[in-house]
Amino acid sequence: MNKKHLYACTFGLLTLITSCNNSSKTTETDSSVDTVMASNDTVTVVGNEDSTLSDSPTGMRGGSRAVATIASASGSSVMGTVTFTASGDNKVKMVLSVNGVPAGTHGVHLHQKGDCSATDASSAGPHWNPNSQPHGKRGTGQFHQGDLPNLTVGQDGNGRMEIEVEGWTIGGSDTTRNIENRAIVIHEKADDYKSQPAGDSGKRIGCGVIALQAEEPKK
Ligand SMILES: [Cu+2]
Ligand SMILES: [Zn+2]
Repeated sequence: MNKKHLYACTFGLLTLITSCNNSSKTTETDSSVDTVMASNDTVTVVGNEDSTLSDSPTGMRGGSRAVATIASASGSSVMGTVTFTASGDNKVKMVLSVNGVPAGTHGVHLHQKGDCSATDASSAGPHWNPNSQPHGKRGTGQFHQGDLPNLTVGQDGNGRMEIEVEGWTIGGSDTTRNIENRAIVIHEKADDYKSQPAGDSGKRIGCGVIALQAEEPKK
């Protein structure tokens, strides 16, 4: 093998490695997005007959921000705030921050009605379930549109959850996706992700209504 040939080979190899790296990066990003909500998407695509909405250039519908102020229910001292921000095509980033929560694991869900007026928050109705699915674990098999992962709270009583949910919108006319005027509820106990209809998570100890928030003026 002469020197020229060796250089050519080395260069070829480097190009191969570089291009491999690039393509594997792209795949990683794509697949992580896809796996999260693949099953949910199948459900919503079937029910979505309004093509004008799907054809919107950005895929974003309605507003881009919503908030819920969580107040105590069932005699708890839970308080907190949840913000919802549109983060892409039918994707919403939710950031929940609560305090005064007993240490342990707690079920969190969106419930059907934006009504936290009852002292036990029963006014919020059942889990938000526009596609008539069984209760389950978001991202695995079948689950309610309102199902979310459990919240873990330490001895200080503070809990925080950050999640990007595929299949939700903030506002918009598709009621199978629009989270506006639903309630976000925190429960006394952990959601077991399988008991019907609500994961056996006990009393409702915190509740907040999801309301659209006006756009912040662009700077
Ligand atoms: Cu619930
Ligand atoms: Zn559920």
